[in-house]
Amino acid sequence: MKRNMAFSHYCLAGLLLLGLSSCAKLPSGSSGQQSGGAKAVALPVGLMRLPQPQVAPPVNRDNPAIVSVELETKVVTALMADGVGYTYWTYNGTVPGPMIRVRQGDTVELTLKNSLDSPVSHSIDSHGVTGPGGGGKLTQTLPGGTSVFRFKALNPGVYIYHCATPMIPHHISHGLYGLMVVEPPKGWPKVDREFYIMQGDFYLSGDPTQPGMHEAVVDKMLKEEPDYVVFNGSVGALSEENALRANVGETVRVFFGVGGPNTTSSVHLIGEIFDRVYPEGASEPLSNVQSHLVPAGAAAIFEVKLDVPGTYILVDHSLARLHKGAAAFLTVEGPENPAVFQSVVNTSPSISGGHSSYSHCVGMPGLRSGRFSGENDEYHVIDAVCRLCTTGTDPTTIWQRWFSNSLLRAISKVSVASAANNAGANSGKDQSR
Ligand SMILES: [Cu+2]
Repeated sequence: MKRNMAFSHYCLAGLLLLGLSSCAKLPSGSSGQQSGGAKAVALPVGLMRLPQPQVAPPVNRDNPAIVSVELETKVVTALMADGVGYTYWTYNGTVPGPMIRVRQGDTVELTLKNSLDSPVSHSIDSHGVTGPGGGGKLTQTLPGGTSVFRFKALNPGVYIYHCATPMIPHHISHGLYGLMVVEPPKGWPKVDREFYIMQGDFYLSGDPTQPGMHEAVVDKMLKEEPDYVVFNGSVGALSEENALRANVGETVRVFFGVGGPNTTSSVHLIGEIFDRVYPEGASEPLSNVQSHLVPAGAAAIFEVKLDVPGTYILVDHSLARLHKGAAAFLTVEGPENPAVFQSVVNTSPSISGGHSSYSHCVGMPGLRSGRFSGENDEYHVIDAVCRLCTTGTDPTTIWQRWFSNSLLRAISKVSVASAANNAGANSGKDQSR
């Protein structure tokens, strides 16, 4: 009862914000306030990750125009991580939703359809809209309904759009966000490649590492304790065959937004320095930036010329989130550039194997205590990572495998178990297995 009252309170706040007369109920499929207890439902056969949204091409237009944009909110079931399914609410079936790209001065006619299959109402509030609610009030749309509104894109920049139906952060935490890019009249300087990345935080019912289907939950979201913090909708969405790709000598531009609902992002590209960052998509760029803070509900433009081949990792430098999935991989191909970067000497002896050899590599409690048993325990999981490490595999490759295989989930799970064991050891409990 207390929880229901809490929900009503937040719902009321949303209603007041939007001036609405009714409040959408949580869907029967959503676990609402509950985060634990129930066992996860088995995954549908053949469940995949969400498809990736495309970068919209530059506008290349000399004059303002009327631009039609059509979005449809729909439920999509897909993988958050290997073996971990999630019920997403999406714009057009991707997280983030489609990139809307227009020119300053354009008039945008935005049509929002809400699929008949949707369990609740949805809407859209674009931060690039001038007018009350950013469209959030005008577009409250029931399942099976359609709403249309027009706005003039007055300010150039890069803006978040998101669902603004109460309970708003609960809707956002299903994946209902995207970017609207409003180009200045002459556009931005030409670059060789553009990428579209958005960070989001997700809160799963039950044990988030447990195989099976999971729903979005409210209680963890209100505590701001995400299970997953990811780029483009899932762990490993931008790794291995879906990694970003470029060539040495090219300049790339990243449109980067944070859908949230809660986390901010300290955006950093490991091994590179951003030549230019347009903070919040502002008209005046910063130069030579190592990490740049992007708030929740905001976006920025990052540009970098790539001088050295190899694999680079884009991270949120609040690095615990790396272990929750926040990494995108950029593979750069081309000739080596020793004038800029080269190894001179590394005296590390080669490591042939053996449990003790790895203890320096990952100082986890179980490794130090030497308690190993079973093929899914901590040692065997860490061993799988360290074996790659000690055979000279490029660490970024290891990370990609970590994300694209089940290792991330497995390590999360054993880390939790290990911490629990450690707590037990400290309290004098029997630690024998
Ligand atoms: Cu919604």
